[in-house]
Amino acid sequence: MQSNEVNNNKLIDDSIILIVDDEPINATVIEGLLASHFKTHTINCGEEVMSVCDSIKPDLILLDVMLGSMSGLDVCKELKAHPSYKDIPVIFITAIMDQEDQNQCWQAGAVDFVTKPVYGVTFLNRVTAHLTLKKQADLLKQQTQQDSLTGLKNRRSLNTTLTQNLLLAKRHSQALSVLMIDIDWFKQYNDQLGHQQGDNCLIKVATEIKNSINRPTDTTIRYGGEEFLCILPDTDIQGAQFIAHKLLANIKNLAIKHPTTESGIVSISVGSATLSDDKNFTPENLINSADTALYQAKQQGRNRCVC
Ligand code: GH3
Ligand code: MG
Ligand code: MG
Ligand code: MG
Repeated sequence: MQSNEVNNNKLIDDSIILIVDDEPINATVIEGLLASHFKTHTINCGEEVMSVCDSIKPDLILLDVMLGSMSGLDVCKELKAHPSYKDIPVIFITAIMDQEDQNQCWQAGAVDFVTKPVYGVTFLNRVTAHLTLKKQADLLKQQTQQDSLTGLKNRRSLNTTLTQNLLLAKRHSQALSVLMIDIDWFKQYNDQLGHQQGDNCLIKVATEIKNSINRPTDTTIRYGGEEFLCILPDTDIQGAQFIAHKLLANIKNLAIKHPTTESGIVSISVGSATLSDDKNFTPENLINSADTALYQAKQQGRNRCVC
């Protein structure tokens, strides 16, 4: 390995680094050190950091402390207080560095700091080390948040995903709907055909739900045994009804034989809830509303949606 090479590490190959510095010359030096190894994106003011994080989803932020109207320390504190951005590691790059300054960097939530002038090899290796940790943490998180039977996200991811979507919906004054979906008479299906067949049915239904939900911003979660939850950003009541009916039709079209239902095939019931201005929705009461609607769909005879 040459002195300026980083480890050959596939995990961090596609990493994106956000550089925030108000001095063009500093930003150019840092870009120069990183550009042949990683994708970089540079901005010169703290106020833009959140919206840029939304659009480029950086794996690491290199943050200048003295940043004009909004200090790097305040930017870092804001990032660390936000559920969508709190896990992005922040490294401060700063000229001033007495002990008190260092304390402030740690207290703001930084994973590291680098003093100017930046020494290239150490800088590159530090960035590589923090990116590797970040990517390993992402991988672990992804694995612990995936349901092993259906490949969908599992319930562990629900709170974060729903909280993030609620915050975004409120910030952009957009609608947000959730659908709670439950397979009808699934206990009888299992009891008659066995658990293995039950598992196969769950995989087919889960795959169909996932494939029926088109937008990349939509999320499908295995909520429980034979229950699924779809989170649909920018979707109002009419949109939720449309998707619910589409799901009912698509599951019907699978025509999975059910030994004890009237129709002879597997069906689902769906309850939905939509964010509205007149109620202070939390993740919990949005789910509770969808659950109540699902209960009504079951009471009304199953194989239907209540929106
Ligand atoms: P309803 O129409 O009211 O929803 O009736 P149901 O029989 O679907 O509801 P119930 O809650 O009584 O039964 C759910 C069944 O789902 C219980 C269990 O046999 C089955 N189940 C839950 N998780 C799994 C799983 O991972 N694999 C299999 N094969 N079956 C599961
Ligand atoms: Mg500066
Ligand atoms: Mg159930
Ligand atoms: Mg059921």
